[in-house]
Amino acid sequence: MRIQLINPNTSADMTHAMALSAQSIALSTTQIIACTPEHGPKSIECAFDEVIASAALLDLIEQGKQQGVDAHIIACFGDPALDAARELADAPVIGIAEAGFQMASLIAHCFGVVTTLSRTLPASEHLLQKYGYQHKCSGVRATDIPVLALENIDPAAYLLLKTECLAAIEQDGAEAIVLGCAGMSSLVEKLSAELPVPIIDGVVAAVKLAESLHQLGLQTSKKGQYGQRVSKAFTGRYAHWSL
Ligand code: 5HY
Repeated sequence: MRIQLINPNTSADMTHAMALSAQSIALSTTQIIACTPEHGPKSIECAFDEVIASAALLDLIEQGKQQGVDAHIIACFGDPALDAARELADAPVIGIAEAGFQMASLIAHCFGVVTTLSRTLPASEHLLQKYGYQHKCSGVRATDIPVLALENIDPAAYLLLKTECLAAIEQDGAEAIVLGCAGMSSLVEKLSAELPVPIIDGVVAAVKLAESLHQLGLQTSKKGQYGQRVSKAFTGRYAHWSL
């Protein structure tokens, strides 16, 4: 099986780190094809970043489709352009936030989310609402650690992350924690060893969901919302999307 793992921000170091996590958990018969867009923000931390990153992300989905990959993963916790990507792709497209919520809800009565900047809290809350997981979520907490500071995280920032996870458990009643950033993927082992509840990284959750869907022979439904996009002309720099 070939899984296209897309980091929608342009930080190649972050792509490399998440690719290592993904490959370490994948079946030996699964190949992870990690990609980073050429154009766009170095990290995605607000709605503006997300919209700008989405165009390049859709180009990568199309590229993966042309290569015949068996699944696409959007490895950014805002699940940017997920619905659009599903319109484009035939293979399953999995967002790491939705994957994390799904896995957590299977093993815990309620889960907490611990993410990066406070300003992304409403975005995470909207996703929980959109996917129907609000009733399973004990709360979303921010650490105010910038996404790129997660690479080579310093001890103070790690302690902050662990402290917010503990607060989610002890104060909010979280029975599992979903990590709210793809950049936290490399920290899941250490956090799991140090905290008393399951810690879920959306990147590896998405890999395992992709493998399951592939083994079951399940593709994106092309009837209704994720059907072929509406055909029309696109102009200017988006002319390649004309259908
Ligand atoms: C992510 N941003 O997973 C999100 C997380 C966040 O560049 N990769 C990013 O902090 O919102």
